[in-house]
Amino acid sequence: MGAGGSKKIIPSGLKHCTLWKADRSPPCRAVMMTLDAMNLSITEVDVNMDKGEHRSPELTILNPLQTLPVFKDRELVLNDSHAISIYLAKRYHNTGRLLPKDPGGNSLIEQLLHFDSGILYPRYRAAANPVLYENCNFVMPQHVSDIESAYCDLEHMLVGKTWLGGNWPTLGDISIVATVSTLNVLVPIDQNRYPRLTSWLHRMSEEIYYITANKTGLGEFSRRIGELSEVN
Ligand SMILES: N[C@@H](CCC(=O)N[C@@H](CS)C(=O)NCC(=O)O)C(=O)O
Repeated sequence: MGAGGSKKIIPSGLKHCTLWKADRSPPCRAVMMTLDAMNLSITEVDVNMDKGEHRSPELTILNPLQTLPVFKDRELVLNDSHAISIYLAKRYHNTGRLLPKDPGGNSLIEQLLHFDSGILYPRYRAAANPVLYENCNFVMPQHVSDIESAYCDLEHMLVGKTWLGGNWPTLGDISIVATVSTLNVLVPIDQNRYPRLTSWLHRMSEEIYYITANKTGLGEFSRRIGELSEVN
């Protein structure tokens, strides 16, 4: 995936599209990786969540939920990373590689996005928010056990598979790796208990878009968690 070999691929610029994002946020990184995997370049605006900029009047008009990412393509505004990635695939990268066109293959990837949205991400938020915003310097035991149980699900989902959704990484792998790589900072993945998940995360971390669009924000998140633990 990504830019193959030594040939430099110039990204296609979509000047009419804007992404408001914060690098430390997993769903923002999922969209950023999706863009890089599709070799698309759009206007990106950094929003400082610590200063509450995501709750500014301008962004609240665009996204009443006051969350990031927010994406705009002319009159269309989307505020969920999964919906944004599906839109980008259907509108600007209709090759079927990241999101299959056949109904069955497509549903398998959407199922993975629902797993991220409905199971993984809420567990990330429940574990991270007390550390990020409530002066807590550890992940609470109940949250650790919910995250371990999600790791167990993923370990089962990876039986006999290299990637979660097909013969190569798809939007499902991309969304899930944004969340799992961040969960791994909060509750390190035990490679003895979760060998398939550990190998999958390692394979994903070698994808070019992971390096260009996930690594920096993940590092920022890790440093921030580290700093908070030192202060508390
Ligand atoms: N389901 C949404 C989740 C978006 C979300 O909750 N983003 C977090 C950042 S990681 C946020 O903006 N939180 C608002 C806050 O912390 O005040 C998506 O996938 O885009």
